[in-house]
Amino acid sequence: MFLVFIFLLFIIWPNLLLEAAASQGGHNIYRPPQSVRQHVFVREEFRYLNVPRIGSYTVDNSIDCVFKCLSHTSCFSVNLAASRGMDGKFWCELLPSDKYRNSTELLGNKSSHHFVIKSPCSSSPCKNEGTCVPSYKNGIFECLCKKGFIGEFCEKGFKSCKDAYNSYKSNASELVTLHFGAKTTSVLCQMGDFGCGDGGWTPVMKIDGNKNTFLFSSGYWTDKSEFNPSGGTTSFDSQETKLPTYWNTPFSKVCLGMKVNGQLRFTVINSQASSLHSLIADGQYRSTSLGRNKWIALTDSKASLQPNCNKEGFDTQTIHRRARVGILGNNENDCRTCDSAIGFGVDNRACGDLSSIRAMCYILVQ
Ligand SMILES: *[C@@H]1O[C@H](CO)[C@@H](O)[C@H](O)[C@H]1NC(C)=O
Ligand SMILES: *[C@@H]1O[C@H](CO)[C@@H](O)[C@H](O)[C@H]1NC(C)=O
Ligand SMILES: *[C@@H]1O[C@H](CO)[C@@H](O)[C@H](O)[C@H]1NC(C)=O
Ligand SMILES: [Ca+2]
Repeated sequence: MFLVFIFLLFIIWPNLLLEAAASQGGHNIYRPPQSVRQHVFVREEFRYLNVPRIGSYTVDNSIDCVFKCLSHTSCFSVNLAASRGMDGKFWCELLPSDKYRNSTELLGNKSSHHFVIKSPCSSSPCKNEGTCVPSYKNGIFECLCKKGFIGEFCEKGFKSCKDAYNSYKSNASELVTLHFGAKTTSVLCQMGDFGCGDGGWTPVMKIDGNKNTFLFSSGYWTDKSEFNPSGGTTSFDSQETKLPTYWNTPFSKVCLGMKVNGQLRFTVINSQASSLHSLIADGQYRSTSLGRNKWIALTDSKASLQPNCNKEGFDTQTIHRRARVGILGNNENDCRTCDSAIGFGVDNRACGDLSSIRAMCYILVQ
């Protein structure tokens, strides 16, 4: 009997109001006023939501239990005994959560029914200021995330420009806030094909071949400290930078760019790693196979690279010459006495070749 009563009083009438108000609004983002939302409960028969309770009572009927919940600001659902106890009363538990937030905790239970406020948005399931769009008909919801957040509940921040690209679906480069744990970094995401192929490219380093900041011996290649992070918010200019993306951003492609005499050229290395730091900091050689012509073409094609050796990759090292990312050349037909190199973080050239080319260089990953 009381169930029929609840159904009539609490479900049908306010629900009609809600549907009417929602359709008048012209769109489906609708927040019912407090007084209306509080009267919409759905019954889950023989279910028990197994979350810590915020109140426990004995009541005469289900209406009493529901009203206890309504008068408690952080109550979103209740568990109610399925049958009367020895004293003729029902136990009633007030809960601070609901089946939308803790769906795995809704358990079958012969001695309990569960009642939940019908609007799934009542418990604010969307994180990071995402907008909850309820569907009153079937009790589900969708989170519309604020810019910069993804995930079913908008619980995740972007970790890379690839995330941003996949979310925005736009080829327009733009400033994006990346989240690494509690730390955030603003970077200019290069979107689309500027020379390395489609997708979202995350900036990692910008290196000036006229300066000594990023010579081979610089601690920046092996540590996890940033350098001039604001350089990460500008495009292919002459500001140097090393960003937290150096040790945080996983990738399957590395985009290398050199600007020589105002002309910008790029090439891509297909290489998978959890971060650029993980490829470089340990000093272990990891080979690549671009071929000497692509390295030379990265400059103005006048780079000086002796014909032999051609050892290339990450932490390319021989007795005489070393490059963090690059290729070594020798006049003798071996790698013992290399005299030339092209690359990023070379012995005494932060970027370019070892003769006259001082390039402004860019490293991005995807
Ligand atoms: C309920 O969900 C929240 C996140 O929405 C989580 O923090 C909490 O641990 C969950 N509680 C239980 C009992 O599963
Ligand atoms: C049902 O819920 C009651 C109340 O929390 C609990 O004591 C009982 O163990 C549960 N029964 C089952 C089968 O989960
Ligand atoms: C970006 O541009 C490429 C062509 O370079 C195109 O194939 C792709 O669909 C574009 N992506 C978006 C999201 O507009
Ligand atoms: Ca030599």
